[in-house]
Amino acid sequence: MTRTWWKEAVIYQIYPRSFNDGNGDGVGDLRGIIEKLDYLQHLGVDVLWLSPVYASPNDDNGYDISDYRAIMSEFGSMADFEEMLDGIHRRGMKLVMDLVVNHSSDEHEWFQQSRSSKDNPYRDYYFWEPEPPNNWIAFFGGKAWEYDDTTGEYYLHLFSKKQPDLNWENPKVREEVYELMRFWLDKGIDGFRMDVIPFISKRLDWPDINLNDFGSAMRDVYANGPRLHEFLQEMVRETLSNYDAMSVGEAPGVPRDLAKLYVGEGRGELNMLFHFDHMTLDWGPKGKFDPKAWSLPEFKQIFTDWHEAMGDDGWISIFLDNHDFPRMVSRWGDDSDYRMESAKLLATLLLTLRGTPSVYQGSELGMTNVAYEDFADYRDIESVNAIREAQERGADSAQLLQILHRVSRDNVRTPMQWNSRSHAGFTEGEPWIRVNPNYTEINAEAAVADPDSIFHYYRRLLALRKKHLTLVYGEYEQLDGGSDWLYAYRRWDEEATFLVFLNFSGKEQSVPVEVPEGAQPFFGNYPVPDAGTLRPWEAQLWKLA
Ligand code: TEU
Ligand code: CA
Repeated sequence: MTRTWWKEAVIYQIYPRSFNDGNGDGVGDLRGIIEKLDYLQHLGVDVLWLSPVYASPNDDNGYDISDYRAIMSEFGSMADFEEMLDGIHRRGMKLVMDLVVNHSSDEHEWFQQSRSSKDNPYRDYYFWEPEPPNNWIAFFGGKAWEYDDTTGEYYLHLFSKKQPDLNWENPKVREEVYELMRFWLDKGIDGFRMDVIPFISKRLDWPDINLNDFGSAMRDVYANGPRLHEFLQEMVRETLSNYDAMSVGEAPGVPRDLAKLYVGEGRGELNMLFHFDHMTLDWGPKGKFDPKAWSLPEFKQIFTDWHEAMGDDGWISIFLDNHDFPRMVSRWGDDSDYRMESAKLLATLLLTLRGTPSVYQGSELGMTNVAYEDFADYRDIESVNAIREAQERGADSAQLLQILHRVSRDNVRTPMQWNSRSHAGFTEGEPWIRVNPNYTEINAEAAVADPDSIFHYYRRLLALRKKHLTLVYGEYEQLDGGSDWLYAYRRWDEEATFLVFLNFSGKEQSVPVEVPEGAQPFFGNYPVPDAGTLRPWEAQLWKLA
């Protein structure tokens, strides 16, 4: 397998609005990020991925862009951006920006022009139809075709109605995208995370979707369109191939058997992708607001299947949470009795699989979901729309709150918890979204001061991963025979063999897999490991040879 810097790197995702407020207006910003670069360097991550920082009316917190070449005024100026980029590079880290080009904001000049008349030169930058050609629904509720009375036609938006989908069939649109990518690459950024990139090529036969099977709608209709790979190859040829930059595609709707088309090494498309199989594991037939139970055997199988599907030709990025999904410790661990142990166990999983790990801000502190008791505390458009629709239906409020506590994207958008002072040290003003009340206990200052903290566990394991490339490139084999509490696997190459045992339960258990003679305890979340026994949420790494 070819060695590259982005396979060996660890990504850290910053959600700027919630990371650190530098000027006391209650909104995180670029100066706030600059203040924390030493913290990130100390943690030992390599690549900072910034959720969008471009000009935006913030219907979807920056995922609705009105000017791709300007910094959002709330976040600062281009000079701040350049200072931040320089500070990142001086510390030996890299910067990856979010590329959101499936759609723009409706306030972007292109859409303003496009909607103004049927013969405007920008008309074909978006999709306009005299009548909705299908039953598509938008991710944030309601129908995907919105009537616009200026010209009496409907435009397509797979997300909010303030996020009209760009028409990639139009070569001018593609050229605009490549130009803006070059604009940022020429400034010296190190790559892009590409938002819903599998959605950019539309099925122009406009088939209906099955409204009771959102998973197949994503896979067969919204994603993987007919010209997708042609577009990606063209994009890479025109932009990334001329720079030493990385790309990671957000890939909802991309199944394992299509993944190589995106990331196969000779394809000239993406370096890696974020698949969604584990993220949708607990979605019911109607999607995330229809949650169902998940099981450990299925969860593990997803990692094993993806490892096998990629083999030695293709790469993925491993993530257990991000700005769209619940906190990993609340979702896959135990955020009450064993928060510390289970957060460390999940860190072990995240950092010892084959794939580039992506750590979401605050997970290195074991930050948890939030449980707002008041609907008015929710900020995310997806939650706010879901609340409105549920109330219109006359849904039970208590039950609705329970679902939000479990699935709302605001769970991961509460301010970063820096210290135990007011507003968790995030801002000197009023935060735009309420702080999680557990900040007095869970915060960076306390974690950095405590050698046994989750923070230092990440830091040490990150350093070990750098040193032992077996943990990056090595083979992988699952060893637990489908146990419902144990996840056990082997990682190996010519240099070394590692065994990883993870107890996904709050009970002490005896391990059915033998630790071979001569194996040394290598790392773990309890002081001294006992071969053959795992304590509650214990993670053990053993090294052979
Ligand atoms: O997310 C795409 C996506 O598939 C999400 O809608 C996901 O299914 C949802 O967030 C689960 O609740 C990307 C961005 O990551 C997200 O923040 C944006 O809102 C979305 O695209 C639109 O740009
Ligand atoms: Ca601010």
